Amino acid sequence: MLKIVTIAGSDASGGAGLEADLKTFEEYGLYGMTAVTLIATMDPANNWSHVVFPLEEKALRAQMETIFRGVGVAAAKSGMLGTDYAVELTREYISKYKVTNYVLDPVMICKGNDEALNIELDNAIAEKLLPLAKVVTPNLFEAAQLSGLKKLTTVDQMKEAAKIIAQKGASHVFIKGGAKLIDLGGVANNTKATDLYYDGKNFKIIEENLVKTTWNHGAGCTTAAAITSGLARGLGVYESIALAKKFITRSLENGFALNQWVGPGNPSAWRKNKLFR
Ligand code: PXL
Repeated sequence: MLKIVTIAGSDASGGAGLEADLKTFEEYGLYGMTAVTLIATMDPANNWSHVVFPLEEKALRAQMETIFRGVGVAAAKSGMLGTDYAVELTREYISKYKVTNYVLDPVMICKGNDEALNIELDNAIAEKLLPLAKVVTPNLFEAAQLSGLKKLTTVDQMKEAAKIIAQKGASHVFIKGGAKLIDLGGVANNTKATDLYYDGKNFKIIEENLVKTTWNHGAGCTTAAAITSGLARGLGVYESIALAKKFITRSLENGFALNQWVGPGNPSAWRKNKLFR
């Protein structure tokens, strides 16, 4: 059995965070483990806005020992880290245990929660974790933060950001443009969800049909978890990303509402493909 770990927050709503990761790992037939960095809840009395409860450093280190020293993994991903010590512990264990299949999802803000922005933490993620990452999976906002460029709105700007992010140490960069790129029509007119892959030399556009849905909670986590799963399975980086893009598209096609504010995709929709079963 191939083992895989997510170092991430727990999303009590089940749509994002380590819950999305574990569901995805399961679809790839992998044995998932978790190092919980924080618990994220959503406040029903306040438009489902996020509240975050970090776990203490000792608790996170104990989980890392259980996983890396006690078992070992074929691949690892990190998601919402939330504290400086979670960034540092991730760096420590990924490097000490020489995890080469490490996917960094540089989660910087939750949907609609700009106030959660923490520049120092974002800088620590860039400095300490980018050099260890086989793949980094920023959205447009995160790619701008990691590259130091201003708001990214076109494919050319994504390319520029990808180059800078690769120079900062990530081996492969996958920027999720989705429907937002204005040179391709913008949210109003795009019919494709368009992402960019950069391997340090060449660019590739990765596209699937755009799924017009608001039930997309956890899409970023699921995508990064699927890429990590592909790597654990022994696929190449590009193959892992291209497959993950199909996986998330299928998931989003089968999304559903949790309440009036938010709904997740459905990673289990993928099992109809019977690819790993
Ligand atoms: O989607 C980013 C994300 C990551 N991790 C956790 C989250 C969220 C967004 O809700 O709750 C734990």
